[in-house]
Amino acid sequence: MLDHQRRFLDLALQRGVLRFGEFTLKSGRTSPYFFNAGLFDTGAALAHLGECYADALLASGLGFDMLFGPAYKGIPLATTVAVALAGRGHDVPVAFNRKEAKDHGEGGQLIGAPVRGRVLIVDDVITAGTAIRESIAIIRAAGGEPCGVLIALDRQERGQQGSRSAAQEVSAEFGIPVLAIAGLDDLLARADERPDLAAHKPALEGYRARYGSQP
Ligand code: OMP
Repeated sequence: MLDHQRRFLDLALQRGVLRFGEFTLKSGRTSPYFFNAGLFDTGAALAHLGECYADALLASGLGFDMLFGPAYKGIPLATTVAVALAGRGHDVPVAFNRKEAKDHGEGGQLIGAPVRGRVLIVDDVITAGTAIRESIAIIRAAGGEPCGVLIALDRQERGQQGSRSAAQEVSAEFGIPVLAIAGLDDLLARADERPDLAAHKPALEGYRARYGSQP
């Protein structure tokens, strides 16, 4: 596990973004853990998160020209990644959409920098991939080319059909990489390192055995 993955998981656990218990997912599955990125809700937490995203992105070596944050949750996420990248000498443009198109004022559906070149989408998780598909259409319509998706946590679980995860499906459908700061495998690896997490391992492993995607 890489250092930024460890820092990200520890931050998410410390902030209660990542919790253990019994949660019903959108899919109807009962999960022993849940990730609620909306709880990265202070300046320091968002700043720290942005550094973890930036580390994951730079470690991947992926080329990109700008960032795009899908409304609503992707907006502060893309913003904090842009700030973190600027702190490392990469001042990249950032744009995002509004959910409702405006018919007055500046108008349009897009806010921020003009959408051009290779556009990296930044979001929290991919569940069904709906938000990502919408973002890809918006970026192409504006004249940009989606070059990848960067998410915080990859749950690495099968979709309702087939053995692939939502991240793998988006990647195959659009021919672009889906990068994550960490995945369920990393959470399990962290549980091996942190004795206070050991009690959660059996439930996480049971869930992975039942619903895990193919590597
Ligand atoms: P948006 O961020 O609004 O696209 O919502 C993401 C969806 O993923 C929501 O329906 C969440 O309930 C769901 N979700 C998580 O946010 N975290 C998880 O760990 C699991 C899910 C899920 O339901 O699969």
